[in-house]
Amino acid sequence: MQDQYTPKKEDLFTFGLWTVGNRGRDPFGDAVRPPITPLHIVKRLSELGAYGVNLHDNDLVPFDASVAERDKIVKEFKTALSDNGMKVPMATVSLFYHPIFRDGAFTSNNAKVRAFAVQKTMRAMDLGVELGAKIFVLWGGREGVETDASKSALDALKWYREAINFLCEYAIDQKYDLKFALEAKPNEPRGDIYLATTGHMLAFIETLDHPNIVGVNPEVAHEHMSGLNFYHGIAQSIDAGKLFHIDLNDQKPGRYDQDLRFGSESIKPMFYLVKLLEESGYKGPRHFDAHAYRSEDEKGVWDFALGCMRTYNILRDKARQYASDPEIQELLRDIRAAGGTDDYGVSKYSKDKANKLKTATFDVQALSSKGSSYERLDQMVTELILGVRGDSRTRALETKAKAAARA
Ligand code: GLT
Ligand code: MN
Ligand code: MN
Repeated sequence: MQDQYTPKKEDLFTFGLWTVGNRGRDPFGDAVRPPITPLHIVKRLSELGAYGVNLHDNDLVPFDASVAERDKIVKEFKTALSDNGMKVPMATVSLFYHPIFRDGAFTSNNAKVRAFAVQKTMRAMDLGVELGAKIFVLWGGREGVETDASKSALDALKWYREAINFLCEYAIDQKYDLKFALEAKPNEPRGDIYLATTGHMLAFIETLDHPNIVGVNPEVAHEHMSGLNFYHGIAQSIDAGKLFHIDLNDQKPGRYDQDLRFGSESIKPMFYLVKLLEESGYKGPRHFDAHAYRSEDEKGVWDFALGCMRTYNILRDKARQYASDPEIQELLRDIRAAGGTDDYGVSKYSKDKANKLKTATFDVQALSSKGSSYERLDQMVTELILGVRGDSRTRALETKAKAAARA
């Protein structure tokens, strides 16, 4: 079926090889789907309208591959990319799968493991750059503890910082056009993971030697796991100039990291998210870090992938409707007008303003008594998202136009 929501290359949708390639393994059950090769993933995603794929080093090149094997795999993969008009905008490194990282990678108590993690990351950066990636994601899934007796959190943060500083220097030394995007998660697979949220990451970045080339890669599920408002986290990332990449998916609160199809649970929060991304001029890829339900076979995997992209496009269309809905916009104008202007100049301090403000009198009673009309506003947004409002507005406008034509 082709319609206005059918994904197109210019929508900049990307998927990790590990996402559609997810075989449905969980801590209690084995794989339910046979592997899908990276070459087949590239072909099918391209047919569905995706812009590109992202990968960990070991999604493509096995952990123990020889240099010759690596080069052969990379060559074939590059051919598949160009045959299918697909890009690799982001690359990352697996610092969590192999048992060597059981006590962490950059934050392992073992200095040799920390060095190995840095070596593995440099090689993954080389691979990413060779494939054209401009963003390098670092998700420290094993950078944490089950017991804080095992290491000092201060040491761990110091090692974490040193590793990222080292990698930034490496990128600069190699003249790589590559920026880092740090991805937070509060827990799972470790009991507690360091730098648990996007907010923690933003603060940590400012302590690095090269904060200018380090930003964030927030993931919907990871913030929702902590009960946080993802839209607010993204706004803060944009405000800080640090939204380098984004992991779109969905998540029910209070559960393990579900990585559900985008918009399958949190329609309203995802509406505000898409609206924000589109209206703020975010130029990066719309990356889906999600996977199909374990109940699915390969057909279900492609249904899942298409669903992620269609829902994004539908919500983008809803954001446009919101911006052009006369009644919603009128109410928003009224709300802003009722807010008045900054008569006291609190947007910028001066001694004079401070003195005036200290002696000013406010009509506290009047300011406290007025309602905000947010109930009416929210119901209009709810009806718009549910598809009722769009229709009725169109009908009203048509009726008006017909009446005008008759007159
Ligand atoms: C892993 C994790 C994701 C990260 C990926 C990048 S791997 O699937 O759950 O959230 O983004 O390392
Ligand atoms: Mn996740
Ligand atoms: Mn992710």
